[in-house]
Amino acid sequence: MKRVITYGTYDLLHVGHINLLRRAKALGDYLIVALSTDEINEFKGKKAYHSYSERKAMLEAIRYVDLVIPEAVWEQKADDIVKYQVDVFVIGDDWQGEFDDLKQYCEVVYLPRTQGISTTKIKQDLEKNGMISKTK
Ligand code: C2G
Repeated sequence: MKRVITYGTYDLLHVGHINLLRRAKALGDYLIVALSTDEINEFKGKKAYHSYSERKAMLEAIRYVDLVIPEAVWEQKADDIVKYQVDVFVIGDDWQGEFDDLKQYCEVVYLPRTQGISTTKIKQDLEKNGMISKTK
């Protein structure tokens, strides 16, 4: 049983997220997603539109996802890898090199991001088309 883990906010779920999760699952047999809590999002300078419980419910509905755990602090990754007996850590290549320190615990894979889509772009496009008032 090859176990894979990935981390993220997964706000305003879109095809870039799905492409990442599908490829992450293909690297093993069991995919854990460590989902950023609202607290860590503050630390990451992000404000999610959906609450943690809404983002968790959406991820749990995706066929590629086997388990969703909270990502509460940046430093928990090594503990998670040991605790969940993870074989592969995977994340988009916007993080290229950032998590190479985890190579002492497991395989580290950076996957190409899906071009042309992001949560930020969705918000900007909605604003541009006057579909939402200017977000602060
Ligand atoms: N992603 C992607 N293509 C996109 C957008 C996102 O492949 N067009 C990937 C990201 O690289 C990441 C995952 O989808 O692997 C989730 O994206 P975010 O929710 O933006 O995650 P991020 O804020 O990068 O959180 O501790 C690590 C952080 O929690 C990562």
